[in-house]
Amino acid sequence: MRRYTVDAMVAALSSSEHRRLLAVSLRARERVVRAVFRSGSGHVGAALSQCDALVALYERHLRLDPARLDDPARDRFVLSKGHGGLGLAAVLVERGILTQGQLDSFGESASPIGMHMDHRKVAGIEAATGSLGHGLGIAVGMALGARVQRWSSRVYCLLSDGECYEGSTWEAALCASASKLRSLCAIVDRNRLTMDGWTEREVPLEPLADKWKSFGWRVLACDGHDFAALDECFARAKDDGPAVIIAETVKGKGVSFMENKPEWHYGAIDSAKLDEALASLRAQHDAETRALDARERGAS
Ligand SMILES: Cc1ncc(C[n+]2csc(CCOP(=O)(O)OP(=O)(O)O)c2C)c(N)n1
Repeated sequence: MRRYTVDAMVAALSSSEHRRLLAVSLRARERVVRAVFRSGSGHVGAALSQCDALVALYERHLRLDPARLDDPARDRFVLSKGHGGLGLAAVLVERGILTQGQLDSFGESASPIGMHMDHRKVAGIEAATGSLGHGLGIAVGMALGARVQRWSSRVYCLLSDGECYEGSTWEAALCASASKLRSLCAIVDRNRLTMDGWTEREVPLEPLADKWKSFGWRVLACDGHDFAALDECFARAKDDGPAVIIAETVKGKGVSFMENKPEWHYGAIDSAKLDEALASLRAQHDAETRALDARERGAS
């Protein structure tokens, strides 16, 4: 069984590392929009919203070896919002777990890379998800199992805010705190949109942090597109748990015509829209890099 060095993975986010994450994230988003163009449709808004949290997790904190994905001591990640599968697949390509060739088959009838992915068919997927509200329960079971087996694994689970309407999410949350699952970290992709519209206009979820607290969880919150803040939250989540990171995100993030638009939860892109989307992603990336330059000049 492999031993992972935790500390080496969580050294403070350097300037060059921050820029690397921005570049990984840009490439992952480009892979998503290209796949949606090629296949004819996909959950593009949902994939773009979760992208930075997944990049921060997979590139910095999740301890796994792409060459030994069956290592029992690996950390585990469960994508509870299974419709974000395409977005996860793009991050797995960046991490060297899937290939671009596999991602290119997204949406084809015989492809394992479907709208919702299955752990029996796709390397690096820990659980088949898609029916919302079940991922946290699966993650709780994994964390309990790791404790019984004395594996040092941590378990991460990304939920949509829409899943905070599900009773099963809160049953799992209760079980996690009652079982003192220190190794468990949930991330809520708090983009404030479901398929139907804005959460706070339909059935308000706020104060969401207080709800998690009252269920016995440690609550951390951050801008879900700020790598420095995400990195700090993932590092702090390891101190004690169960911990939840409420990541404030923008649905469709990076493609300006998709941002905060419920209609881009799932959609199709023609070649003109693809060009527009790619230009928008590049422009946002360049603006973020310039903002980082300016912050660093200000600090020196
Ligand atoms: C149990 C269940 N009910 C309904 C759906 C259909 N569905 C797919 S995505 C979605 C909601 C999307 O909003 P949210 O959960 O907040 O995810 P986001 O894409 O905004 O991150 C729904 C209702 C489902 N997959 N599972």
